[in-house]
Amino acid sequence: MNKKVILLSSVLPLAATAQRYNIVYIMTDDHTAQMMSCYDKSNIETPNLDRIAADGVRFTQSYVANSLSGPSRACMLTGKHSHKNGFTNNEHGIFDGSQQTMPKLMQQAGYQTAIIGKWHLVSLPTGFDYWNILPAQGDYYNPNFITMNNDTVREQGYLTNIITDKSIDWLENQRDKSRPFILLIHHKACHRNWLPEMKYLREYEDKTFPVPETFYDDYQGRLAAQQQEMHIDRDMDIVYDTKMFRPDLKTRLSENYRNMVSRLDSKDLLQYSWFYDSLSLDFYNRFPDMRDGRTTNNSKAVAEFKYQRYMRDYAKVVKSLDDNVGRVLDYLKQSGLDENTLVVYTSDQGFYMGEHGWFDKRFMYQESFATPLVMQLPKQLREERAKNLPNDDGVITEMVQNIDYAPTFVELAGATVPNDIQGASLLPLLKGQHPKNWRKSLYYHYYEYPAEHSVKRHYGVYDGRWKLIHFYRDIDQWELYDLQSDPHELHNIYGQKGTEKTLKRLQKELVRLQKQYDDPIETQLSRK
Ligand code: SGN
Ligand code: CA
Repeated sequence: MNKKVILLSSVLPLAATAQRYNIVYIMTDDHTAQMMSCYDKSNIETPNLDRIAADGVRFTQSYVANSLSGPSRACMLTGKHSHKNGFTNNEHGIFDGSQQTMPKLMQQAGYQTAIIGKWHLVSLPTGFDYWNILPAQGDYYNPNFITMNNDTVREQGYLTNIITDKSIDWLENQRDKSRPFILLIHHKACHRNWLPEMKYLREYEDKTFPVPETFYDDYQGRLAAQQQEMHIDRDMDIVYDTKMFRPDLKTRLSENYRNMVSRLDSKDLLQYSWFYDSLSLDFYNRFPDMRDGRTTNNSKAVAEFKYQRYMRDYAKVVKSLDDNVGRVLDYLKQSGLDENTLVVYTSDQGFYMGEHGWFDKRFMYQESFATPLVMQLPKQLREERAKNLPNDDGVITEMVQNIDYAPTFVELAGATVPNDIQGASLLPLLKGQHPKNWRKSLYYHYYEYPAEHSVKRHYGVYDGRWKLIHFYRDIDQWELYDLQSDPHELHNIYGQKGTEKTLKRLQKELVRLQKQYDDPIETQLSRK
């Protein structure tokens, strides 16, 4: 062997000599598996998102640690549960950017780091060589961006397209092409209030979406579910959410709606109003007694009308998203980057598409606890996986959580994963291994209460079949579900005869997880 080579490999850290993959991490907002055809074909087609899964892997047991935007982002950035990274809720938190984060660890390993799009952590990003973020939730139309000089700049166009333009521009023109990179593309789509791109205003208008089985749930035996304020019929704003505008009708959010729509250029505004005004006219003719989102009668008809409007607009927003993910995949292919790049697609949490009669998230029930997760693998990883799994269907069934992303990326960068990271690297699973000691249960903790949508604080454990949840603060309710016999979580069997052994086992597991993750639950319970 050549002396020079020996010398070089002995001084360079392992990271520099091993294969170093790039990472493109695409995270959307409130995009749920029910609206992604590689998970669920009952609603819409998402051909580009499905391409990622078809070329790679799809996780069927993918969950978040705290089903809310800021907290999820903080979990992803740190690899730690909310009580450890300090960002437990959107309302009072400021992310402490001086703490150890995945992008900082990537930088130390020689990676370029960039984030474009929704940030939602209040403090400005740290650990990124490049960032261009949305203020707070951002706007769909002609959105503002915050630049690295902390200037706010208004851009022209539809947000999902702009985030993608900026991302491709960074990949093509702005990065140092001699170094590996991680790019976080964080979309606002498909967050409330689901404002579509002009070219898709009429998309899905002929479609009637199936009303979920649990749409008329009566929440029997579930106190926290009874007391939420995220009900399509009761809480969804007829103007802001379903866009049924009437100049004289003031609702809780009608002023916000005016502000958002008024961001449109006059030509687009005309097109927008033309479309929604005719629907609104028809609606208020049918339901003239509409007051602040409710009618005095016909409630079922209005509820289902709102549901269809919600589904259609959400689907339109996903359509633009799917196109734009396709653009990124095409760019990676054309530039040859796909061979050496891991592409991750996920969301900050799942969402209710009418299940239990709801929109929004927050609960530890399946629809919002779960989050989509698909990955397109770089060539070498794909080959390694194929060797381990000759009949691979690309499906990974192990239980994973968003605290696992940080250690996965750090390990891929060839760096050592610090001991205080609480997630586990997904790399063995990507390679097609089934580690015997992989986690057998998940821990969840949600904190944002009292707050919008009124979902009580709760924590819980899920072992793939059984789920135990404790709602606390101004309530003290335990819930136990057997998802095998009750997949929609309608029957709280806590305290029922015959469940004693299971309950004991889950309680023990919950305490074990709280110890493992060092969640000072007693402090939480006593805090008012
Ligand atoms: C906003 C929305 C809520 C939503 C939260 C959190 N209201 O406050 O419906 O639950 O964001 O969402 S809105 O009137 O502003 O649309 S998160 O995904 O960012 O956590
Ligand atoms: Ca979200």
